Amino acid sequence: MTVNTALSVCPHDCPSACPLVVELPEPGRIGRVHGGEMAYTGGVVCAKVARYAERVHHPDRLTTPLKRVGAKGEGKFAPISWDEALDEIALRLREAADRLGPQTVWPYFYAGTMGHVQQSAINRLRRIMGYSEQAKTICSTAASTGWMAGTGAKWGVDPREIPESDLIVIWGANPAATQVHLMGLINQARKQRGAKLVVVDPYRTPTAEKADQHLCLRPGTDGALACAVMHVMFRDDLADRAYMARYTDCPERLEAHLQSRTPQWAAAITGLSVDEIEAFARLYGATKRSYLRSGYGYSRSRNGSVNLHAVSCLPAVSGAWRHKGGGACQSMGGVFDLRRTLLDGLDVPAAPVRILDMSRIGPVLTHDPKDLAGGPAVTAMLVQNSNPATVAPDSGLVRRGLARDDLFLAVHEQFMTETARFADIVLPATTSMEHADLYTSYGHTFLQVAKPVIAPVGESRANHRVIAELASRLGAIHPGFEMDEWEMIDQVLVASDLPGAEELHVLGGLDCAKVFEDAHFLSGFGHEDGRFRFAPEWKAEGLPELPDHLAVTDAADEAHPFRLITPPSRHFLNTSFTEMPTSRAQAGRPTALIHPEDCAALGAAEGDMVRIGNSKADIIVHAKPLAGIARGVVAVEGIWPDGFFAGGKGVNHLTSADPALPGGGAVFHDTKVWLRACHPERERGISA
Ligand SMILES: Nc1nc2c(c(=O)[nH]1)N[C@H]1C(S)=C(S)[C@@H](COP(=O)(O)OP(=O)(O)OC[C@H]3O[C@@H](n4cnc5c(=O)[nH]c(N)nc54)[C@H](O)[C@@H]3O)O[C@H]1N2
Ligand SMILES: Nc1nc2c(c(=O)[nH]1)N[C@H]1C(S)=C(S)[C@@H](COP(=O)(O)OP(=O)(O)OC[C@H]3O[C@@H](n4cnc5c(=O)[nH]c(N)nc54)[C@H](O)[C@@H]3O)O[C@H]1N2
Ligand code: SF4
Ligand SMILES: [Mo]
Repeated sequence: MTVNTALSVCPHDCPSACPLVVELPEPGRIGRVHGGEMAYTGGVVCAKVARYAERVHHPDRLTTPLKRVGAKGEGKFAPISWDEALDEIALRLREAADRLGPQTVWPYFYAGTMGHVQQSAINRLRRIMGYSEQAKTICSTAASTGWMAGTGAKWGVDPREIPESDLIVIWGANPAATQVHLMGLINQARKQRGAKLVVVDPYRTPTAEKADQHLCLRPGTDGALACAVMHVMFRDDLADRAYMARYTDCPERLEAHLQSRTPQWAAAITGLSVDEIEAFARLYGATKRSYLRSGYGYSRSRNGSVNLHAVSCLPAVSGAWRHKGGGACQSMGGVFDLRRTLLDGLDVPAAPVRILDMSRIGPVLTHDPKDLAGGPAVTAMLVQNSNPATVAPDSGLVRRGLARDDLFLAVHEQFMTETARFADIVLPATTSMEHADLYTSYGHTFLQVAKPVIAPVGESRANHRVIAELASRLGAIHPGFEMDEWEMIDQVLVASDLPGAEELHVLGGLDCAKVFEDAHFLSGFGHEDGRFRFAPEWKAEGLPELPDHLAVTDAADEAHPFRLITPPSRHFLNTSFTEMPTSRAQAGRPTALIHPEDCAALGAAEGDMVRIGNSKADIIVHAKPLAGIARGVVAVEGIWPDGFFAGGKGVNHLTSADPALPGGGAVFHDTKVWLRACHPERERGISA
């Protein structure tokens, strides 16, 4: 028997934005999910989305609106009708705004879905009502600040050129877990051309395991490594001086500056050996077709933007940009030229409003005057597509804020997340299988649309509809609120001089790739003079004029001899999929990866519990010795919700809400901590 299928697109915050072929075994239910046709993804999807039925038809899906009946955060709710729920939210937002002005309301969202219509629904209401703005800093800000400082454009060389590269450098990313399709392209280059793979990462990830060279450096020291690599290129005549004269701002100043940034200097900072640095520098400098794939990992430090800019200078010194299969890529997001007017309600004249930093939700909700920027306290929030109680830094502070009795909180969610547990009203949300949307990507160049493939589960409603219904109750008028999703997609596409929604659907996607000269910046970089900037215009105090090591991280000290990094898990996507039994089983349990000698010094064997702490909190995880991690570094993978930790507190209780310099960004991999062996039974015995 053949099973019916329908086409869709993966909505998750993953660079691959895969086209999907969804089996429909019976009305209202999805079955197995397969990869659809597309040059970048090659018909492959990750294991977690292949089993998406487990998530969509999960018994814990929220199916009706709920009203809180217990204490804040206790998780006790009673079902109510949609009308009651929407009336209550509208009333409470209106009351808050009457009391303290509209900026007391903070609509908060992130990338639970990457679909433009559903994701930005909340912005249309925000703009019209004059609610507080949100700086979207939690993920890519530090990286894009660093990348833009040099290149001036938010794209790079199409990853589909990788099979024509002779050297692939994966810097601060773990694509084997976070971007499977990149690994396929790298394998092609290795098979077809004998290409080399180098990985720069503080621990031996599954990606690093496959590498010809793994540069296992200390977190937050990438700027030093990049400088030493460039030093060697200048010293050994591997720099492309003709290229630099034509395409860069100040190669002579750079060369003079790098004189003292020797491999010996960098070895002391990075913990790498001089030989390792020399070997990599010579390989990089001597390989014309080198493709540098820059990840986000090394941007999640206080000096992350400076480090990312330093690394982005490498292909400008070697001249790799000139060559097929050469150059670099951080994000492809800028190849899509969508006119966002309708999506964000930009045609409505906006009142000047303050901008609240989403990564600093803890300080914002606990009234840090700097964060409130002279405006009123936040006393009402509507949250869509995000789980800040668990994903935002400094969880303890975030939860203190969310628990405030004078804060009204409405959360629109697919599941009862730790954030939703704090809500006064919880609304059930559709998944991408149940609503339409328009998708770009930050890993490839295909624009896609998707229609719903099943009816909404339970009484769940899509973001766009919920926002339109709130708008009508709040008296907010905009043509966008009168449209359905498909009409909005169509109008956005037409306004962007692109094929309409139906046409794009039939096409199955549109390749928006740049031509070779533009993708490789041979027609000029994004700055006015067309030149790559070795000397960025940071417009901020205290930043180096040229690539350098900026010593502003939360450096280890005697009381906190370890540095904690908290990278993604292969089986989750941030906290999404932590509700899925199969993903949970595969991810195991919250685990600390620690160097075997550090483990031995702690007296902790594999599977023992260890306590990781700093001035904010301490958490309990199981230890796992890993030979391929830098000494003094501890890695805890995956954003497990707090409930999975023995002590009830997760990793973000340890991370800081300090911003990356100079443009902000969360610093998830920049935390000094202490480690202690932990014996809960013995501790319980003492306290009893
Ligand atoms: N399976 C899965 N896929 C995902 C996600 C997920 O949670 N799970 N998350 C998605 C999202 S939202 C994003 S933004 C991307 C992120 O995708 P990536 O860019 O791959 O992930 P990062 O968290 O930025 O961390 C990548 C690597 O950086 C390393 N790292 C940490 N600090 C440093 C440092 O100072 N220097 C260097 N060189 N490396 C360092 C970490 O050890 C880690 O291996 O992945 C997306 N894809
Ligand atoms: N320690 C540590 N913390 C991190 C990171 C890290 O590496 N380490 N990574 C950071 C990064 S890169 C990111 S991007 C953030 C991500 O943080 P978030 O964007 O908050 O990501 P998720 O945890 O996946 O939560 C998204 C929520 O949106 C819901 N959702 C999905 N689709 C819809 C929809 O259509 N409508 C509504 N209303 N809801 C929907 C999902 O059910 C899910 O609960 O986390 C950051 N936090
Ligand atoms: S999570 Fe990433 S790899 Fe998996 S299906 Fe979605 S876009 Fe593709
Ligand atoms: Mo992210």
